[in-house]
This record gives sequence, structure tokens and C-alpha cells, in this order.
Amino acid sequence: MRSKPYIFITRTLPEKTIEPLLEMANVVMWEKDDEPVPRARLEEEAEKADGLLTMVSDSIDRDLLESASKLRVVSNMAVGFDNIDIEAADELGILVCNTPDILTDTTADLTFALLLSAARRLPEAAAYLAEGNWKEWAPMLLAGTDVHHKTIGIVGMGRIGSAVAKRAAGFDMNILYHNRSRNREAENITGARYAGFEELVKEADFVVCLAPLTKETKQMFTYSVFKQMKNTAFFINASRGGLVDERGLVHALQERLIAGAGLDVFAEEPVKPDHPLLSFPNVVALPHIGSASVETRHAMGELASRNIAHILKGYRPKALVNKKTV
Ligand code: 8YV
Repeated sequence: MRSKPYIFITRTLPEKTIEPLLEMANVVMWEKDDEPVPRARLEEEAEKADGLLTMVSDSIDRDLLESASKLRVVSNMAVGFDNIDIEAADELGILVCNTPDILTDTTADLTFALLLSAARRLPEAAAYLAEGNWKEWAPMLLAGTDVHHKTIGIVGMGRIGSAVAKRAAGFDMNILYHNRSRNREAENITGARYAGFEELVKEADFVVCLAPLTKETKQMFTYSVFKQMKNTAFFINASRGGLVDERGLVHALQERLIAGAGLDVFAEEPVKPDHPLLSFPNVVALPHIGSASVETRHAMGELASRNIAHILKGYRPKALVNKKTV
């Protein structure tokens, strides 16, 4: 009799979310929730696993994939998969899956919350109160910037970008977007207008980055891009820190070329407390919590598990990201 497949999960997930796997595989989870699995352990596990359930913080590079002789599937618990060498996976015949759709609305909610927080200075206001500074009402106390009827410029009009556009429409915003290709559906639903990148950057009161991190988009937001923005405009990033030249952003903030930023992602995560971007009162910084609602994280864990279960049963899951059909 063939032994059950072996699956390694690089974080601790609630048992309920991995039920689709438990009945058909031997499952081992990395036992510490607040520490990433050490590289040596990941390599050791990858060598004997039929499947890996991974997070965006795990680097699934060519070396790791080449040494994983039994590996059939890598299932990333995220919609993004820039942490995985897809080309190497294609060559080695390893299937790669992600968790699209189920996190779209949750991530769009967070993106919009970040935009509102930056514009209306919510963290600053909460800290002001908590620190006992509220002695008197004043007409311009913690006055922020209006969001309604302003122009939002969404860079990356995929699922999450379109969901952010719907929220922006509800705030009566003028919506511009830039994308690899036109998204007619989003245009029809939200009234968004396609714009060139430069036009969007110059026109928008809120430049919102939701494009995936690829070779083409890496560091697309440079100092000179921030310089082209209005000095009353905000930069919001809920995609990947790798799209931003962070030193350029720091300089732009120091020189007050932009009004502020809302950042859920950073080039290197977790961010160290002395990171210069954490030192600005007009920067709202979050620890990559775009999809972090209890409901959505459970749904992501379940989908990531189901994706592996499908492959082990010989089916092709919908959420396959390999470029070539391996
Ligand atoms: C996750 C994400 O929050 O889906 C993605 O690409 O970045 C987030 O939804 C997180 O990174 C979990 O792996």
C-alpha cells in the first residue's frame, strides 16, 4: 500500500482550515506562529514533502525547488506569489497555487481604511487623545484632507484595484487607473478612466499602488515619480514594498513633495522599528495586514489546503499560477 502524501505547512494554521488535507495526507506544521521557519528546516522539509503550504514571507527559490525531488505542489496562502520562482517551478513540473478572490474585498477594505486614515490623520488623532493632549477644542485641531470628490489614481486595476474603485465610487471620487491593459468591466461598473502612468501620478490626490510585484513593476515608484505628484497628494501602498524605492519615498516626505503616505507593505518585512518610514507623523504604517480578518484568513487557509488536496487527487485547481501548464 502506498503511504499517504506528506505536506509541510510553514506556519501554524487553525486545524479547521486544514481539514481538506488531514484526511488524505500526513501534515506537519511549523510550530511557532511568531517566527518564520528557519531556512535549514524548510530545506529539510522540502526534500521530503509532496506538497508545501507556504506564506509570502517564505522564499521558495530555485535552489529550494531543485532540491525538492518529490515536490508536486506549492500552495501559497496569498494572492501574490512573488516569493516563488515560478520559472523554476515550471521547469521542474511543480504546480503553484494561490488564494485569489476570497481576499479581494477584505484587502480593498484595508486599502481604503489606510487611505482614509492617512487623509484624516486617524493614528495621529488617536495618539493625541491617548497621550492626554486634548485640553481644548480648536477649529483647526488635527484637520486633515477631504477624501470625497477627490481624484484617486489606482495603479493595478486587477481584482483588488477594481474593488477599491467601487469603494471610491461610493465616496463620489473621480477615478483614474493605470494597468497593463484596459479593464472595461471596472470602467463600466465604477466610471474609472484609464490614464497613462505619468498623467495619473500628476492628477491624483491619492495614488494607490495595487499592482503585483514583477520584474517590470519593481521599484516603479521612484523619487522622480513622487516629485511629479501634487504636494497635497498621498501615496498608498497595499501591494508589495518592492514596487517602491523606499529611499526615494523618504526623501520625498522629507522634502514635503507629497502630503503623506499609507503603507501596509515594505521592501523588507518585518520592518525594523528604526526604519526611517516609521518616523513621519504623516505616514500611517501597518504590518502587512491587508487580508487579515478572521473570516478571510480562515478562508485563505482552507483554499490553500483545498488547492493541495485537489492536486493530490489528480485534479487541476482553478487557482493555478504556473505560466506554462506543467
Ligand atoms: C497576505 C498578501 O496578507 O495575498 C497576498 O498577496 O500579501 C496578503 O493577503 C499575507 O501576505 C499572507 O501570506
